[in-house]
Amino acid sequence: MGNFQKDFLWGSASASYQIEGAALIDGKEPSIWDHYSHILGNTFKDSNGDVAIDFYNKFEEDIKLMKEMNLKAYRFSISWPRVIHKNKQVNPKGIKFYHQVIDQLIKNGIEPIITIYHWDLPQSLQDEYEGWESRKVIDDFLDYSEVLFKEYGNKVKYWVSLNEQNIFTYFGYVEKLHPPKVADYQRFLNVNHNASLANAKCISLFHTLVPKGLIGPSFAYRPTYPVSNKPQDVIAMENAQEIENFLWLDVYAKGYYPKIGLKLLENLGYHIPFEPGDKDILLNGKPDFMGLNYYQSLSYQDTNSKTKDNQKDLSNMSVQTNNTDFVTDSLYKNTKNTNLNFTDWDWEIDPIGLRIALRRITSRYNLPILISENGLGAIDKLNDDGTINDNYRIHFLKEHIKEIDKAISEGCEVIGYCTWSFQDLFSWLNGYKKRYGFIYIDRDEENEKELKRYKKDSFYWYKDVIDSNAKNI
Ligand code: BGP
Repeated sequence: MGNFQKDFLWGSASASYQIEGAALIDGKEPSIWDHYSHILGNTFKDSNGDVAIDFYNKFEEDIKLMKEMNLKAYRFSISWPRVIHKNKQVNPKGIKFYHQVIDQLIKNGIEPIITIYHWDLPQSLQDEYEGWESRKVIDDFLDYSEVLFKEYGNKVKYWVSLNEQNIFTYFGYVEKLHPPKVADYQRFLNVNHNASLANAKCISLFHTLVPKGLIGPSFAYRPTYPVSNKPQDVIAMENAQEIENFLWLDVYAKGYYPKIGLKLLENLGYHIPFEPGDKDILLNGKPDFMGLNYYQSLSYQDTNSKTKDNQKDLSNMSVQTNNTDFVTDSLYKNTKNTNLNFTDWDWEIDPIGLRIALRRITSRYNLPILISENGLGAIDKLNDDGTINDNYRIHFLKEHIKEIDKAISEGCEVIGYCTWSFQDLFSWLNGYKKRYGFIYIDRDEENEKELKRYKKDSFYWYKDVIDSNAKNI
């Protein structure tokens, strides 16, 4: 250990809808998640973020805890409908709230990292023109971004443009797990292309308005493995890599779609709805770093292979997709990696996969990397004495940090590491049951209680990692 630079950003991350609460307070208008989570059956046990963990009212208390931990960076997102009204006017109370959060972080020596979009699109834009499905969203997103750059650009250096574009488009338009709950692959590609254009234009505007800042998208990267060394499985893995990863990573870093990925989609009868000028827009919006959200690797096998995955029944833990046939099934099939252990939610636990992700990004794009999310979702138990013994989380994070250290020694430039998450928070598909934080929040799907904060064992452990710059790990 010992390869972390002196000013390494030891951080944690969150998202507005998952922490803030105050859903319709001080002029905040509904987002698509406010709307969607109130339709019965859409979320786990019909949970929602109406109150969430009440960060809106408790941010000072939380930032105090961050300070106590000596956290170096806090990544949070801005709620678009909290700062821009339906009539396109700015909401001064929303703007003020984020100034307060930023000022408080800076005062406590914590670097704020702003995510511009973490999935809470204003419902008014969904109603007006179907949100991300219309090109009109690009200009609205730019106007919103411009407001943020002008308000906060002189205080905040690090920015994330879109959070996990691959997840919100795929879950929203293929898997029917996010709003607007559609299953249509061509519509997914259309929406995704609009998001790519919005992302590139936002980055280029940022470079004009915040010349000293740094910006990048956060990509949910699940590095692909072949399930065996059978050449057919390797081709399946490469197909998945083109369509599940390069379709975003290449567009971000190179400014164009991957040639093979595009051809594979075309062979299946799908296309990217290019219009004149789009290619230049993508070429002119290159990021300063790649944001990497890493939770797991995924393994792929040849589609003719007979083996069936025995998926765990997680219906009492999570909202499940009922889509089992995917248009890409003829190119690759996701399968379990029997060399790995799994989380309670059946996600592969693979610290070396993080190192592989870092190396692959470095070797293909040669960009600095901000690990913008990584963490373990688990069921934690609050003991009678107020302690939470989450050794499993400590072990998970420790093994991942060791692999980051190795990746740095192998040539990757990693500027920071944001765990998901600082506080327990609302999970889009798993309510309040799946916990990620260093701070336990006393609530579940039904009871909001007092939302008291308790420090888990991992809180003290991460403090030591930060204080020693991971030398003692
Ligand atoms: C990422 C999202 C986060 C967070 C995290 C954990 O995809 O950016 O917002 O939710 O995953 O996911 P989950 O809550 O489903 O376990």
